[in-house]
Amino acid sequence: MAGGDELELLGTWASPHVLRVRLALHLKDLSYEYVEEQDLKNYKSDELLLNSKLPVLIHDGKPVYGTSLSLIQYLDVAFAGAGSSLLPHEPSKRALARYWGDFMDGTLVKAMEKATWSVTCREKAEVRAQVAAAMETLEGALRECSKPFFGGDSPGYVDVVLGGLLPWLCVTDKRQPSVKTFNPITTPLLLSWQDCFCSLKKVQGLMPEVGELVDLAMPVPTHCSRESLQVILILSSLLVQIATACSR
Ligand SMILES: N[C@@H](CCC(=O)N[C@@H](CS)C(=O)NCC(=O)O)C(=O)O
Repeated sequence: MAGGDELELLGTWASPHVLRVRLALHLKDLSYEYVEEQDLKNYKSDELLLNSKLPVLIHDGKPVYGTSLSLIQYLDVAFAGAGSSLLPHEPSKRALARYWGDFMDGTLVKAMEKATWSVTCREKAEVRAQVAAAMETLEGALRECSKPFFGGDSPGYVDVVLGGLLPWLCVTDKRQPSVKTFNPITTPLLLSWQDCFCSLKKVQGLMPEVGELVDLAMPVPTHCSRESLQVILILSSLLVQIATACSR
């Protein structure tokens, strides 16, 4: 830890936004105190929370306001001497890394959220296409890097952001088997990226169990029960009878 700085992170175990900041702290070798906050209501009116969201980073007793992405950028600048830099030094590469971070929150996360709640075949097909398109776009970005990580030979900012989403991407695959986010045919580089990232010592132990996240997520009805089908059949036949009687 640089020059006596104290870092505290308020988070919650299942949050991808919290996980990405933890990944950044670990990859930069920064020591910090992690405080698990299950109940955000305690903090709603507190000055610590800018927008009632976790994570909250506290540096030397003062909250650092911003989204999880800006907190990672803050850590990289405030602790420039610690560990390796997450964002590239070259300004255009730095801007591009930020672009991919925003892309993940704006496009991939939105498609994942829709995947969680989609019920009809049509909705499922739509989100499947959206998740696949977002992953293929990221595959293209990784191909441009020609390295195992978006950050090059070691993980950087984009890796941390995607790494934070990794457990929830696995949940999306599990709950919607028609969605395959890491696809050996369309995203082979991302598939090996996943292996490389998860085998990093600094990452191991931080990732939440996918099974626990699946349990946490609300069950999505994937098929009609026998009883509800019977009710639908009875109602349909009644409607047919009424329509026939009316037309006489
Ligand atoms: N854009 C924010 C999103 C953070 C966020 O949505 N945090 C969730 C946990 S994953 C949260 O605190 N939700 C509580 C609430 O909305 O009351 C960020 O990147 O930090």
